[in-house]
Amino acid sequence: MPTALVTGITGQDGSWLADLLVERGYEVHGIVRRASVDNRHRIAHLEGRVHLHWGDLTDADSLVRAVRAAKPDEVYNLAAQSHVAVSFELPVHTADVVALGAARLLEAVRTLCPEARFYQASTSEMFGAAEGPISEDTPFHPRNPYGAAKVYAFHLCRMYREAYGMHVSNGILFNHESERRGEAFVTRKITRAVGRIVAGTQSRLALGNLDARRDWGHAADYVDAMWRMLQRPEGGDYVVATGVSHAVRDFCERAFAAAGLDWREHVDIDPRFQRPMDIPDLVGDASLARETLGWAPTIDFDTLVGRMVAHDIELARKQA
Ligand code: NAP
Ligand code: F7E
Repeated sequence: MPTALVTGITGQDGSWLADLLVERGYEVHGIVRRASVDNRHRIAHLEGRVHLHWGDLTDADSLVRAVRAAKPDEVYNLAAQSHVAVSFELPVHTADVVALGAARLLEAVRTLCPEARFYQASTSEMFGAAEGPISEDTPFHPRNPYGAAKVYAFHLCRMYREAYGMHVSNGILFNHESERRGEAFVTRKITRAVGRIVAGTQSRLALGNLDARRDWGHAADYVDAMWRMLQRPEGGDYVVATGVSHAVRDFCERAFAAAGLDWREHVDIDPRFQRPMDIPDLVGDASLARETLGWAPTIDFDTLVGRMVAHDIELARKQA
């Protein structure tokens, strides 16, 4: 039975990846950070089927202990302060977790189990305002502290691959969402609002830049791409995306329409949700992942929006 260690297992992707690994017969270990509220709701259904270790990417000793206890064949580094707007407010903390956290984990793995295969959660945010479909050859030019920290982690991973011969891969994932998406990200913020408006517990929704365009896929598809990278004979860097972008405005329109509502009657523009600098459009070219990993998305934009809206209407009704 192969063993995997997942940082960020309580997050959106960590929970989908844990589902996939358990289903594929892995012994799954996860690192969970201490919080004063329940931060395990996304993996509650896996209780007893995953091994959890206290840890934090800012605490090297805790990572060493978790790696030593898990003895992993595969390590997935998904933990991050992953909110772009928050990274403008907390640039040092973001760098500590995202950039130095990757360095701490890579060192723990290099020291204790250098044969383990390592996945790093890289991001389309590293490219900044690059134009056209973005591939692995597009230069990085991040436009926020989160993206800059991810660029450091990306290069460190490449260096560990080249300098130490470790099996390290960067998945350069474009936006991916789901019914488990954090509620501060724009898609889930919209679908939660639609659900509550239907349930009669909310009437207005405040948003920032409606013109921004993102290449949105479903997280369940994207964690499968992560796993496929670690099954290759060698590590590599891969863009994972659908190849189609939509504006935030389009997402709003479809999400409200899916509930029989007109978004223009409910949405307000609030400068509090605008960023010091945004990225106008991000669209990825996942040809390499398709050709090398045999990966392609299975859930399209309309299905993604429909699933999130249906889930959040149900949730809001229960909560009401
Ligand atoms: P997420 O839902 O925000 O989850 C982040 C996870 O990291 C959570 O489990 C969180 O724990 C944990 N975490 C945060 N700070 C930590 C720390 N100091 N030590 C240990 N754990 C910590 O993010 P996601 O959407 O699942 O994304 C997963 C990874 O992919 C992240 O690295 C993100 O930057 C990257 N990424 C995401 C996307 C996307 O569209 N979703 C695209 C490209 C790359 P708590 O549950 O306790 O908060
Ligand atoms: O914003 C605009 C906002 O916060 C998307 C993370 O997973 O994907 C995510 O980063 C767009 C931006 O995601 C609101 O300005 C408008 O243009 O959902 P988001 P993100 O910043 O693209 C990348 C790939 C990651 O790696 C990150 O970890 O929507 N927008 N109004 C808004 N965004 C938010 N959050 N809230 C609003 O009210």
